[in-house]
Amino acid sequence: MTNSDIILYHGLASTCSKKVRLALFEKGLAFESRLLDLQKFEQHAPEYLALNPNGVVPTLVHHGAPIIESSVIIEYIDDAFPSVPLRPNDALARSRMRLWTKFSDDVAYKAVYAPTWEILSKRASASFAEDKLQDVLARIPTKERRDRWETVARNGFTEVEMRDAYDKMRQCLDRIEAALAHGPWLAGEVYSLADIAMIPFIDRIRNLRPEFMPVETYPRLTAWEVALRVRPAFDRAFNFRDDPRAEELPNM
Ligand SMILES: N[C@@H](CCC(=O)N[C@@H](CS)C(=O)NCC(=O)O)C(=O)O
Repeated sequence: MTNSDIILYHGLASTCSKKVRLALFEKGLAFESRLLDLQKFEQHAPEYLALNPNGVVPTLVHHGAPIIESSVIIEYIDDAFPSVPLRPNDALARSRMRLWTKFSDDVAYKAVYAPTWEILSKRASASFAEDKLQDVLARIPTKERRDRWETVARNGFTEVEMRDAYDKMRQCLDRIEAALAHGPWLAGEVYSLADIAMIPFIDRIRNLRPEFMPVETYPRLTAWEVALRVRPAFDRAFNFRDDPRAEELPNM
């Protein structure tokens, strides 16, 4: 069943898209899927830039209004569809939850993007001739993403950038292990947007650098991950199949 009041523009492998898919599936919300092929630069098409001027996924369109930025989108989903609440009620736990959604944007995202791009985006752009590369770059709306695509197409990320990513991975793992001393979930007693915002990045770190996360060092994190993976919404969001394009796009 789909619900065309809700349209999600997203990427199959995209961690930020997984955040939003997980929130939607936890709420049991049907939505119309528009998967974009990020390695074919569909996120820079003028029609898409009219919805998301940053030229990135995800974008949620609800009753025709676009909402961008994954952490903003998941709070919007919880505001607009309050049954099955995904935020704690008490103010302190809610502030903890918001620290995690902020941390997912400020640290966790930066922990994974360079190593991920080295695998997925490099493949798409490394063999471009100069004129083709210039053509692609000219359609990218922000300097930050133009620079990133140019880096990956030319020399790849530097050792310093990769080391910084690995430092941030360890910071994510350590912070989660410490937080889980106070509850089964990141914000405490209640499963919330904090867990939804962080699990895509932990899943990606496990894909990229499983040796960083031995169970002896991270027993609480490991148990938290298992508890998340057995939720039905997890499989639907991470192994997303509700779009024919899912078969042709890379996931990781
Ligand atoms: N802060 C944004 C980041 C979005 C983002 O970087 N999305 C990636 C996929 S995870 C993307 O669209 N990459 C394609 C590109 O940069 O061209 C959010 O949380 O929504």
